Amino acid sequence: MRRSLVWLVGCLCLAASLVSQAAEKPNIVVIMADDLGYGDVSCYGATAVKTPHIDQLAKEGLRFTSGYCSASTCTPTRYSFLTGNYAFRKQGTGIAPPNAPAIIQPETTTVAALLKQAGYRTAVIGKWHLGLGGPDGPDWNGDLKPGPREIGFDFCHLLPTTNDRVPQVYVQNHRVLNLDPQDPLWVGRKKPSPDHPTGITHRKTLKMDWSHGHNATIHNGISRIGFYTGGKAARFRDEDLADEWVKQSVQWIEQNKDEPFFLFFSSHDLHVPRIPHERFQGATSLGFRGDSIVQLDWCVGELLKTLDRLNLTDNTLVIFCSDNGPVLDDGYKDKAITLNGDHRPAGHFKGGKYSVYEGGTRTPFITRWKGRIEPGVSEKLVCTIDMAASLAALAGADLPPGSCVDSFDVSGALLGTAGAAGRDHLVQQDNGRRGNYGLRVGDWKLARHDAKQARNVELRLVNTPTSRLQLFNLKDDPGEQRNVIKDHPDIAKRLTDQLAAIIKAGRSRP
Ligand code: NG6
Ligand code: CA
Repeated sequence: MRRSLVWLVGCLCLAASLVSQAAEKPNIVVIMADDLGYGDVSCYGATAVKTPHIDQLAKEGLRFTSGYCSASTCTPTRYSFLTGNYAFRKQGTGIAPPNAPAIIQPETTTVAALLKQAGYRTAVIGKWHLGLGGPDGPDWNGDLKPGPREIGFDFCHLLPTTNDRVPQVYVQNHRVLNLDPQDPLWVGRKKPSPDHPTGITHRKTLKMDWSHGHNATIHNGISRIGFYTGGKAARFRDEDLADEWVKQSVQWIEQNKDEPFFLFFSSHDLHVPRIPHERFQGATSLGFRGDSIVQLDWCVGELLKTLDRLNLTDNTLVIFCSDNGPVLDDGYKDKAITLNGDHRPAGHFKGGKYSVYEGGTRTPFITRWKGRIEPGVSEKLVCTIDMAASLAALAGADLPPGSCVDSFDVSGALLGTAGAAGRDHLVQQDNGRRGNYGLRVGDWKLARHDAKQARNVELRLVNTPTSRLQLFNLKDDPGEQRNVIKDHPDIAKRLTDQLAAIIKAGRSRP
């Protein structure tokens, strides 16, 4: 009995040491931009805006030409990034309203939970937009649970929704930061009193006018989606968001530099309302949309500088990505359309935010790990939904059965390992559970418009009637201009069946 115990312990120790040898456990920093398109940064071809720090990442790392997010709106991409599951599989994963309850339930396997189990310190700093609190929604004056801390993050410092939605307060761990109990925060869908000033009644006083929606409660001269009152001491200025994310991140990295750490730096740039800090206003000829890209680039630079200063650069994997493609007018008159000139936010791709054409989900995607990743350009197909399986593999963590069912281990492709494969297919979606789909398989792309509409084709909110099924060859026609479905009925059938099978099977990873 004793001997077999000794033998068992010996085996376990050996197994543990093999796992830790296989696991490289770099620090991991995922920088997710908001509404940043394929063509919005200079290393992907932009000339009207210069992004030296993002370009530096690309120069020192791998720049992907087929790097994707899984959806063309924010909430579903973020849901999929964290859980490794396609958002169309779950009800309630469309763009979250201000009082949305937590969309990811406690105990769900997430990329953060996997890394935490593997010994990482974990944090999310920046935009959340995945709901907070139980079924009744957030208790703004009490404990905001469940939230990130119940799904694997040790620390969070958040913008709870998105900044065109109320309220404009920071949530740190379970509480609204700096909330004065004498001045409770109320958030709701209906006007709280007849004299409550809104973007409609007080339109002339606004410092940035709205173009559609976004005409409820006013804060900092900008009217928003949703109503709120109180919490005055807790409210921030839109201009200070980027500085706050950087300050909190630098502090958190300093505190956790001696352990392996995972930081999800969730920028709000360049989502509307685009109100960059005064020092970036006027930095480009593109108006605040371009200036917000410069601000995002500054954030990237500050993070890279911090890694250098703390001697962490050589053992930190940095991944830069976006949550969906670009949009010009997303509800405010910020001159994004009139000042756009020749700039092509989605590069040579069609569509953008809200669309299942390539511009909706194919975005800048860069990995850098100095000394480990050979700099270059990669054509491998990778997606934000693969982070759970891929980062778990790097950290030596196993995926529990039934978890992360659409996440593929593409860690080899992310690190540029010779011969390592990317994905062989990817499903793209627009928003919510019953939306439109794209399926890319090799060079072929099927667009399936269940809504019979293509959204945001011209980088504006237009719904264009379209045929339900379209087939494109991305090699000959990356701009998805020629629907070749009639010429290739066999390929169209194969992709149509494959998409239906992936949806029906409830999982896509074998
Ligand atoms: C839309 C909003 C848009 C933006 C988007 C979410 C209107 C008319 N449009 O409903 O402004 O907030 O939701 O963007 O209200 S996302 O990047 O967070 O998904
Ligand atoms: Ca977004």
